[in-house]
Amino acid sequence: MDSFLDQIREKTRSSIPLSFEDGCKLFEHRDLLAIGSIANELRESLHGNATYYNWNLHLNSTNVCEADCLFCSFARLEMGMPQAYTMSVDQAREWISKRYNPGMTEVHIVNGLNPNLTFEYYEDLLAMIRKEFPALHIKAFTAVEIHYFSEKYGMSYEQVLTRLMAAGLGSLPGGGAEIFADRVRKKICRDKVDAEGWLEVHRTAHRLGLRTNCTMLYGTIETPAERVDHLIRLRDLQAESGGFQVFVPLAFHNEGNRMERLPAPTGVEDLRAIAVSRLMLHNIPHIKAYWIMLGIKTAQTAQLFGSDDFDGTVTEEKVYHMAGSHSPQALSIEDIKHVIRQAGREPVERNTVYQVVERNQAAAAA
Ligand code: V47
Repeated sequence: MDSFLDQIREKTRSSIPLSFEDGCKLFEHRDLLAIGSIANELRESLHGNATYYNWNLHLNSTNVCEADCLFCSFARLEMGMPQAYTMSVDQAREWISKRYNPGMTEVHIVNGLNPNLTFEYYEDLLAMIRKEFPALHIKAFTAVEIHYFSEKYGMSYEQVLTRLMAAGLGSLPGGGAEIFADRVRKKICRDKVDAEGWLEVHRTAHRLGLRTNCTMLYGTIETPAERVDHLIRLRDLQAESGGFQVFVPLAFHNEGNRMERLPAPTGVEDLRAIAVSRLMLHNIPHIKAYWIMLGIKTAQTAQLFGSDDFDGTVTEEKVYHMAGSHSPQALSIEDIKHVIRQAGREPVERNTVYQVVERNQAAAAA
């Protein structure tokens, strides 16, 4: 191994944060296997042989969205456009009922920025889920949505979050971060909250006691330096507030959107993104290989390159399938366990906040 990688291993073993220059070099370094082995060592020191997964379902109750992100294949600008939809709270209840299994522990909700809805719609949606499906932890609304609610309904981030928490909100998903650099945001998601706003929503959520997730969309027009800048900004907020539980690198999918001409990231880039994030984000406990986005095979291999989380059953994903994902729309618990075991890891079911879920065999098979 070369002396640069020796230093990275030493710093990693001593919990010394890697520098901006270290991160840039890691994104360019040709020895992916060596980088993966250092990331794997850190992953094993944090989580042993466990790979976490959960039993969840996704709800996207509207895809009508005022924002105009170039990479998005899911959103429709206005009601009435082909494929635009908005579920009423009753329709959302029915939608969940049809897919619900009493063993599930989480519903993940991400929507478009829909100008036609009232704030009460979101409160009613959460309250309905809490009443009808009390076993589900509600992980809902990205920082982009929270910022939108704050501007549209004239409330501070704290007021928005406090009202949603009163209605049943349990944590925030990590979407909408994309790449923090202004240069990139102005080009690919110009009318979305800026980096400071995204981070401030999470800072506020952490202060209010919510756990949150964080993401990075890679593979569009960003440079390696802009990726490293993104990771370091997340790491800095984590050092201050400590509320991030998992980082999810999201690989750009290029079908059905206005960035179709860009090639999607390849398997090697995906594994490098997992390994470098594990190394740069020493203070964020988990790194998720989201199988819907990476495909099952790469998400499995990622368990040997720094990831310790596979996400969950998901049960009907839309954002990535409208952007060309060829992975299934759901995986059974048995399939997830099999894939994890084949990677030589021990599948461990978790809930949204990473507590281990114990089940007897009969319940797990139900
Ligand atoms: O915010 C949208 C991204 C995110 C594309 O918190 C795209 O555990 C690639 O955030 N190519 C939504 N990425 C998904 C998300 C998520 C998923 C799973 C788990 C968690 C978690 C969060 O997907 C968006 C955007 O960053 N996205 N379109 C695309 N074409």
